[in-house]
Amino acid sequence: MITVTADPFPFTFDPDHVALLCIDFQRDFMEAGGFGESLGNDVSRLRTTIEPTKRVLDLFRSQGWPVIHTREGHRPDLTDLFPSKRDRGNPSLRIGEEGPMGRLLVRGSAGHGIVPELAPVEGEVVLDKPGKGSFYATDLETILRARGITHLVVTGVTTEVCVQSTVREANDRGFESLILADCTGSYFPEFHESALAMFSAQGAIVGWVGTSDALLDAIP
Ligand code: TIU
Repeated sequence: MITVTADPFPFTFDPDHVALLCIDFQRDFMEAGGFGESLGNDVSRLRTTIEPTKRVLDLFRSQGWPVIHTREGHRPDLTDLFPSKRDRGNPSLRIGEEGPMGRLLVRGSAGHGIVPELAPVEGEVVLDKPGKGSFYATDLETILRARGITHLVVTGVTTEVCVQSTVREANDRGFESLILADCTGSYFPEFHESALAMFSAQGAIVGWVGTSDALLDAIP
């Protein structure tokens, strides 16, 4: 068993039953000209997550532990895009419209891809999802249960949107999540801090919050 220093108390997992979730590290959220910027956000805020997440990815790869990447996006014909999502906010470009990195949040466009620093390698699961939560309308739960995974190390963007939805979905399904504070990020620093505080409050009501260093220090 491996025990990681975390809030509100140490997170213990069996390495035979853990997976790393990398949520939506897509160019559309993390690079200029993408969907995140079209919503008026400063995408540079998310880039601090790349270096620590790469170190955690390298750890999982060297240990042979499973890695699952998710991508938020839609079919090219947009048949899986609810009007309520398409029309939300007041973006300069909407989902499906042509931007500098191709059609925003459309599968197959350059912007939909994961940033090169954290790109999946052979053998890692890449899961496309139409919503914020990674369990909604995907086979993530089936994949985790088929491999006997009970514990998740969670990284990704943005903390209070797709990461928050995913860890709440995981919690309701009985999975235990360790969310890494430095490997998650938001366009809004105060939302990042609030979301992390909400996860670990009330005796880890949603999950545990730790850091990449704490995880790396815990591995013998
Ligand atoms: N807008 C925002 O903060 N996030 C999203 O739209 N999707 C994800 O968080 N991946």
